[in-house]
Amino acid sequence: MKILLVRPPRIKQAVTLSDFMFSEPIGLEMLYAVLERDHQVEILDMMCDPVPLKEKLSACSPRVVAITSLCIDVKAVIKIAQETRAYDDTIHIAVGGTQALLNPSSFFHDAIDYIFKFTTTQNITAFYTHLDQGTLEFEIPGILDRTQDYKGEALKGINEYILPNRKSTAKYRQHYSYFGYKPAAIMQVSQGCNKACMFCLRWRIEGREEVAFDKELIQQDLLNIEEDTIMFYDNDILGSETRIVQLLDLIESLNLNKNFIAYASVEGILSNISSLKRFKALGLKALLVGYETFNDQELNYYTKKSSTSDSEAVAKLLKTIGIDVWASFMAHPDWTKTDFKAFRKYVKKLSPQISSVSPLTPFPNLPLYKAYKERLLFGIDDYEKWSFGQVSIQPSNMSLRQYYYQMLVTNLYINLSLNQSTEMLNRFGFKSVYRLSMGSLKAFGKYIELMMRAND
Ligand code: B12
Repeated sequence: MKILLVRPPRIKQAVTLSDFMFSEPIGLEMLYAVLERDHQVEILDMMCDPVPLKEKLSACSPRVVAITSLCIDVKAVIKIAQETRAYDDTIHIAVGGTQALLNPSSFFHDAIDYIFKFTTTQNITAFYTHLDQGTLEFEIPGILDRTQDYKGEALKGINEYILPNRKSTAKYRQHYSYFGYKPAAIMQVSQGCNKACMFCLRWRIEGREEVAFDKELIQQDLLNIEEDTIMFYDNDILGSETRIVQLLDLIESLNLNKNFIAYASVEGILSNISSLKRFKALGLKALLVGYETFNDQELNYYTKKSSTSDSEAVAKLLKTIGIDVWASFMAHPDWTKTDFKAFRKYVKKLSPQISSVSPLTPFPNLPLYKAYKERLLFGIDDYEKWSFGQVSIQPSNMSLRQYYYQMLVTNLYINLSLNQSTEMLNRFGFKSVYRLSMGSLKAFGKYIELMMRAND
């Protein structure tokens, strides 16, 4: 059977630092790895491939089009499904990915036949076997079926980390990057997060139980990556001493000579300083750290397990060891002008190499959603607005326009005066820094537009 796996085009709405992160569609590479055993599979990455969909459909003649999704992609996914349906209404259309897991009903649409709430080797294999054999009435855990009114077994489940086939995106790989590092690959060595911070979706996606992947799988994954840079997107690479020691032992034993980037929590960093130093010696270049805010009460409210003085200690430590920090912060909707000022002062104190501040965004699956439901500025189905780039909660201490103005001033201050471009210039080269600053300018333009549109 011929199967076309599709990632929708980039959504322009998103204006955060993610403009500088553009990773491989690793979920589709996993599907590819399972399906290639029995089928002819191809990946179309519309984020970097300008080929018109119709042209691709005609060249590939697929029997199944399988589309991946994030929240902001809903409309784009439905458009791809509709175009496919219009091109040939016998093609089976399936959707999976983060949005299908968090909110499958957003894909209850005539043009979408199957929704994968979660994906495992077992359910993908069973699904395609049924399609192949024409036994279309089935009930497979995790799959919702339109012909049965999407009543399929909507069990809770977790996506399986399957060894991805990196070669499946060979023709696109030179585009994939993480900040200045290009090309860069991404991978994970564990899943789940027991910290369950109130604002974070990761524990909703991966579960609260932290599970380390099989050593053989990690080893094979590391060996399959040809790029010089690997980004580990585990929730907290230093979150467990056992896991980080095992990973570092493996990197050492494989004699890998690569740049590494990872997400780490303040708590994890402070608990594993010797592993951090060892990781640095093995190639760790930068950590993405969620400092979140300048205010301890807010950290408590977000159920973050660290304090602002912990963040300060981490900032100092990382500077001493020589690891770049890409910090993320959240602006609370109740901030006053004085809070924004105090926040800017605090970021200056921490002085990360790169920082991004996004407005607090209470995704529908989070406890925060209930707390702010009455103050939301857009609905659950304004999918494209759920990008961390827009103010989603009505500010309480100033008008929306004034709030956007504060966001703009803060972003300008952070990006133009604090982000240390000279240091980055040395490390990443002129082209990368130029791309980063152009990205920032685009973000400012977006804020100005949003500010002008906001009512006083
Ligand atoms: C890598 C990553 C990216 C990559 C690309 C991701 C992609 N899928 O294309 C980049 C850097 C481009 C990116 C961008 C953004 N991201 Co992002 N990203 C991530 C990250 C770190 C990992 C996602 C991932 O690859 N997971 C691992 C893979 C294996 O999981 P998966 O895709 O779900 O695939 C599995 C199954 O779902 C299945 N599958 C996938 N697709 C399909 C399709 C079919 C048909 C089937 C059957 C199965 C199937 O296969 C896999 C097997 O297990 C997550 C955090 C996290 N851990 O979830 C945030 C995350 C997904 N991103 C998020 C956001 C908000 C964004 C941005 C909007 C940020 C921004 N403001 O710019 C942009 C949107 C870009 C756009 N669409 O234009 C949010 C999602 C919110 C939501 N509800 O959707 C997350 C959860 C982070 C967060 N802070 O909350 N992101």
